[in-house]
Amino acid sequence: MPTVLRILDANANRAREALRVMEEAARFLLDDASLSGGLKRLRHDLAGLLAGIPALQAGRDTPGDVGTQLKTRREFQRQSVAEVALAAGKRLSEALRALEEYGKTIPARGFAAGIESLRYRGYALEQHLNQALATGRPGRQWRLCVLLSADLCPRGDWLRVARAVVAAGADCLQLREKALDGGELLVRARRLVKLCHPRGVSLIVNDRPDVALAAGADGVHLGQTDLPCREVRRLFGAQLLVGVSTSNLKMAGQALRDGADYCGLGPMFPTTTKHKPVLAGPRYARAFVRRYPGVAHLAIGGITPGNIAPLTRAGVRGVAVSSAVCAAADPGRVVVDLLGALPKR
Ligand code: TZP
Ligand code: MG
Repeated sequence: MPTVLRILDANANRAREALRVMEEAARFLLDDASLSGGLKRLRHDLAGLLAGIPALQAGRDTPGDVGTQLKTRREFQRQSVAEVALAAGKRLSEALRALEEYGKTIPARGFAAGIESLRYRGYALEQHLNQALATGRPGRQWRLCVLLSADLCPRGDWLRVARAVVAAGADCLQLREKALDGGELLVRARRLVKLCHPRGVSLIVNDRPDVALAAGADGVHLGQTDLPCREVRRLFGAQLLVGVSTSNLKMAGQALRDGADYCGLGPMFPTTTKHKPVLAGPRYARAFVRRYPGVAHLAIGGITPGNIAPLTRAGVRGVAVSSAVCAAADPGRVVVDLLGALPKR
């Protein structure tokens, strides 16, 4: 068997095995369906690329491999299950890099480029897995987050809207009040925690990690001009989930490197709730779920039950909605209609 095929064969096995080890952690340690699904899809896509090189297994010669006896002491020492998954992630990127580089020398068209794109997907999944294992907390993929702002609610009755959307099945609320002082915001956040938590619903506070932590909320949502995610992570560690608004893949990459748990993707459609100069649109949502399969996200901006279909077709698993719910005569009805259009958990 030509040398290069032996190298490709060994690294194909290495990558597949590493993905399996990572997948088991996502599935059994974290109970994270979307992360384990993302790893599984990567494993299948890798198998698809490898199937294009039929000679790969033909000349396998394990007994003749001088490397099987070379061991380091460290590879038999793992302090925790998280470390096992961590090592697998490293092995995955090494194996994919080796496949990509040596793959450039064989005639299989598009092989090296295909492996390169798998390598990028692998990095994102590895990062997500490591973070979830380090914090003991899987990234949350909510289906529907309602952004609650009193001035959008009929007669300003935010509590009535909050009760209705929780009863209707929204699995996350975001308290978004740009003009409230900290003290008042804290009172409101505490009231919402009391409503949400007994029902298994998360509460996120817009802009203010300090208020989120003081109120016992689940996390904070940050825009591009708010406190940087990296700083919030440094100050608050794993005590809060952190979401970041993104409008393109560059922003998303930065947010995830900075330790974001989920990305807002938007705006999807024109909206009067927040001025945004560019429309990211469903195309960005599709690009995000392709580049970062298994990473939690909420598409946002002008979403209604009437225009959600292109988002679910793009692979979106969760949306955030403000005016279409808060300003509705029957907010519970809108929540039910949105949930009906979204994929099940
Ligand atoms: N960020 C991007 S669009 C948006 C935010 C906060 C507004 C979402 O509100 P609506 O009313 O659902 O368009
Ligand atoms: Mg903000």
